[in-house]
Amino acid sequence: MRKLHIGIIDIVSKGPTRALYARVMNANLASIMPQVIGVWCRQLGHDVTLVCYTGFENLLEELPSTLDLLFIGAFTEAAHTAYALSNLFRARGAITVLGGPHARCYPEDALQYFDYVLGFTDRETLLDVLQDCSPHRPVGVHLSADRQPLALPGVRERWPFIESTLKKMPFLKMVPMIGSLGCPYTCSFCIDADVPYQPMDFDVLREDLRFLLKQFRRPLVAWHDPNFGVRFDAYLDMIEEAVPPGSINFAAESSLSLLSEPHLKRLKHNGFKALLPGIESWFDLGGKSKTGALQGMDKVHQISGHVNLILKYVPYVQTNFVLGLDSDEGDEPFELTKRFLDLTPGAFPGYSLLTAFGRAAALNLDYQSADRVLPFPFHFLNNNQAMNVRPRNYSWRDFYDRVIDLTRYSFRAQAIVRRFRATQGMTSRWLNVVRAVSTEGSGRLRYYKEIRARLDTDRQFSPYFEQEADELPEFYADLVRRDLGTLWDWLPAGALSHDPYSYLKSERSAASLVSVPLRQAARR
Ligand code: B12
Ligand code: SF4
Repeated sequence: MRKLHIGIIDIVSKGPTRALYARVMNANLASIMPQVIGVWCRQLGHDVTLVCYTGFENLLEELPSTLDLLFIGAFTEAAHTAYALSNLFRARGAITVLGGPHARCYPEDALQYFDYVLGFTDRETLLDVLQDCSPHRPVGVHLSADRQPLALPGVRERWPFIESTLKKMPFLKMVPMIGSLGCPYTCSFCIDADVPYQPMDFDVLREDLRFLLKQFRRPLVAWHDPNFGVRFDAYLDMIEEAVPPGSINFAAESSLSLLSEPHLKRLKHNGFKALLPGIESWFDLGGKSKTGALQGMDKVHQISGHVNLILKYVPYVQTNFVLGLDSDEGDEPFELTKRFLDLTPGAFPGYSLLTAFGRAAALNLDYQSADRVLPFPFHFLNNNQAMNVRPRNYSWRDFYDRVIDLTRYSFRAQAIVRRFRATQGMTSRWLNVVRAVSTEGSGRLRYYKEIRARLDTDRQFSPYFEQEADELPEFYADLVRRDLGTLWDWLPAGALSHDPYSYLKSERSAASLVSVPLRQAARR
């Protein structure tokens, strides 16, 4: 195979930005897979340039002008940024490949704008692309491994890419690691519900932790596992064997059912500083939080007690909620969340508006079958800028009224002060304050109020939300234009809209999405 000039863009910002929070945080959102692709390509003898796009880079300057192949990793919220970049680099002669959450959730749409769209990606899938490396237009080729890769390069191998990304961070520098893929639980809304759980190689993880201690005085590792600690003792044994207790700080997403007091003691002993458990709802999804049949205020009391216990051992706790679930009705779910905040002042509440990300979960087929999915542009599908599932038990106006009320309650001055006092450690305290007074708190409140006001005043809003008209309100198109900056000019015609029912249509049609090895595809 000839030596290829390969570019890789890990998109963590939807477009150019100057925001202070973005400067301090964005590079900490870097993904593992683009770095993995970089390692594998270099191992195969290719020339690789990887840029984590945080919104401050000039990509035309940072990437070589003569790329053979460009890989882009993108979330759905960055799909338009990715489509525009693909168009721009194709015009400069590159073949383009999309991978990541957007490629997994909306492959049919992405195939219109990329030569290759990848689902599960292992070394063989990558080899297929590198060997083929040819234009597939107007419709690209979809490739997916049968399962998640059994092994991924660790920190030591990814280090050149991690180091260049961390250089962008002035203070808080998080190193992304992954200890497992998939999940043994089967929450119907989750992209990992039917992906088998698999631990990564413990020898590699141990070596990585030791390696990191040589790079930093006190590293901060963010575990990207969908659910950290499923084999709790095995993981903690591995960490304890690798490094002295507390020499590395850790953050992880974990389900409440894994966070018993003995486990919390061990996590504290080993330097776990941040945990992000999902609560999701007071009336549904009890399996994940191990509250079983408990509902309503009983569940609030139980979970609040549990989260307060976690806060005794771990300084930073973000509790995740989903707003607008079908099990929710009336004021009660919102009022219960407020009571939870009163009882648990130290937890930072993370709210997500119910979002059906295309093929992410089988549950999305139910929403699509019921004709409840709205065609909001991808740019807004990040769990907060739009809710693309029509709520079952609320009108849009009622729903936004309640979201505004809850957001205001969560981030009012009194709540910020109580959270500050109930949190241990300066970093945790100030991180909570900054989040509450910037985009997540006041920023979202302002945005939700604007949406709510426009439901009454903007004549394009109500028909669009009520699915009576397809015409996208100008307000949204203007926002995409503003956010994309100069990339807007490269957004292909028609790319702002997508078919929100493509998953259902494909399931119902004989021509459902196929992914076959390229050599077979060429023969057909
Ligand atoms: C860890 C994680 C995070 C971390 C790290 C993010 C990161 N940049 O990687 C943090 C906490 C920062 C985060 C933030 C967000 N997240 Co998140 N996150 C996850 C989580 C739990 C695991 C993803 C993971 O790393 N898996 C391990 C990798 C190895 O496996 P994989 O993702 O399946 O990837 C495979 C393929 O897709 C492919 N692949 C992946 N990337 C790439 C890249 C290239 C170039 C190629 C070729 C292939 C490829 O190869 C992999 C191996 O087969 C998933 C949920 C889940 N259970 O998967 C949500 C998830 C990815 N997040 C999601 C969302 C919405 C967000 C936020 C927008 C939330 C918010 N409102 O802030 C932000 C966006 C951050 C950003 N712009 O970068 C959604 C994405 C849906 C979508 N279609 O966009 C998910 C699926 C959860 C959900 N709601 O269903 N997240
Ligand atoms: S526990 Fe978390 S990662 Fe596992 S299936 Fe449920 S939501 Fe997904």
